[in-house]
Amino acid sequence: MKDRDISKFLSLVLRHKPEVLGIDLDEEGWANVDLLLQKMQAQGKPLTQERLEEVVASNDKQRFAFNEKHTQIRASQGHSVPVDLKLQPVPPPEFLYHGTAEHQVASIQREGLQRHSRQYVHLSAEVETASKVGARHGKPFIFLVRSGQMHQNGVKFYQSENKVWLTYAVAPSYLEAYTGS
Ligand code: HQG
Repeated sequence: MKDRDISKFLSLVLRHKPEVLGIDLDEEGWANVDLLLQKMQAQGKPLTQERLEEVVASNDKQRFAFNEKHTQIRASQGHSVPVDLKLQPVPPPEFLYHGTAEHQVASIQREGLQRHSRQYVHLSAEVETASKVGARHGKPFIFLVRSGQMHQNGVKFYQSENKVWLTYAVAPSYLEAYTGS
């Protein structure tokens, strides 16, 4: 398997559908590495611990993390399965960005940003990242999020281990179209 295919498969299993591999995630989202490798072998996707280490270390967004002893692995964000990553609230920067597709703009302006199946709405500190995220869904459109104001009004923000900003929802009044600096 190519690194990208391994990463995609790990995202599926560690964020959304551990049952595809027949493994369990604990309440903090951790999977046992030995068991994961065994199950992958059994499914015709053989992977050594060394290769897994390489894929995790070289992953462009640092999507996965090991525990200290490297006996467990989890996704750092993006879950739809209910896990508690034990993230502590952190004050956000004044502004964050959310990339989406043009065809979703009217609905977002009406309802705000909703987390849908995921545990959180995902925001980024950089416009460029938001633009790439948006392009996954169609013609990209970027919203500026007045995160500082939200925080002042008591809304909590979290930052994943790989530095993605997370919050539960963003009301329309905190959003504006980002049209360049
Ligand atoms: C949209 C990737 C209509 C929202 C990225 C998005 C991210 C609405 C889509 C992470 C809406 C959900 C998450 C509303 C939100 N009406 N559309 N009211 N509220 N939406 O994939 O943020 O590469 O679940 O704009 O980098 O695109 O996988 O979320 O377009 O960090 O590691 O509903 O996934 O990380 O799509 O991406 P998603 P996302 P990875």
